Amino acid sequence: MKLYGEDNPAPNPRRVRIFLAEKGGAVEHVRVPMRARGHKAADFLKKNSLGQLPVLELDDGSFLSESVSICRYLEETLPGPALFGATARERAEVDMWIRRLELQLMSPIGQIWRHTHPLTAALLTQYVEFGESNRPRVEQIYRWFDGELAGKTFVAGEAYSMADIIGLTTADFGTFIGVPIPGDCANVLAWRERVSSRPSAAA
Ligand SMILES: N[C@@H](CCC(=O)N[C@@H](CS)C(=O)NCC(=O)O)C(=O)O
Repeated sequence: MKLYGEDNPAPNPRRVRIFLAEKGGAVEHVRVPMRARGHKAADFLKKNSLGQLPVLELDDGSFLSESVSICRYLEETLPGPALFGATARERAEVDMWIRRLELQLMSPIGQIWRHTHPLTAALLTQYVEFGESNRPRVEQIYRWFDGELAGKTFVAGEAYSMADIIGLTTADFGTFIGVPIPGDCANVLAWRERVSSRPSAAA
C-alpha cells in the first residue's frame, strides 16, 4: 500500500499517519507538495478527483480517499488495537465523536483557514468577515467539549480511538492557524497533553 500525503501542518494526511503509528502498520509514503499544487495535477486527479489528500493506493492499484474511510479500511485489514471501538456501543460512540468533532470543530476552523488566512488568499475569494465570524463558534465548541471531557481519559471514554486522532489533528491545525484551545478549557488542554505524549503524535 502507498499513502499519498503532505507534511504537517496538513491535518488530514496526519490523521492516517497517526492511525498507522497506533496500529504499528507500515506503508510506503509519497509526499505530494501542496504549495506546488501537486494535489491538483492531472495525474493526481486520477487518484482523487477532488484533488485532496490523503489518498491510499491499495495493492491492486485502486485508490481510497477521505481520511476516516481510509482508516476504517486499515482498521479492518491491519492487526493492532481497535481504534474504532471494540463493541457495538463503543463503535457508535467513536462514530458519534468523529462526526461531532468534524462537523462542530473542524468545519468552523476550516472556514477561518479558507476565509482569513494569508496562505489560502490566492486560492479563493476570501470573505474575511464570514471567516472571522467562525472564531466565537470555535470558542463556544471548545467550552462545550471541555464539559464533555470532564472525568474522561479519552474522547470516547477509556480507550484511545480515532476520535482522539480527529480531535488532536484538529486542535493542532487550529493552533497553527492562530485559533488555539482557549486557556480556560482545562479538560481539553489536559486531554491534548495526554494524547500528544503518545509516540504516534509525532507522525
Ligand atoms: N474530508 C477529507 C478532507 C481532505 C482535505 O481537505 N485535505 C486537504 C489537505 S489537509 C486538502 O487536500 N486540501 C486541498 C483542497 O481541498 O483542495 C478527508 O478527511 O480526507
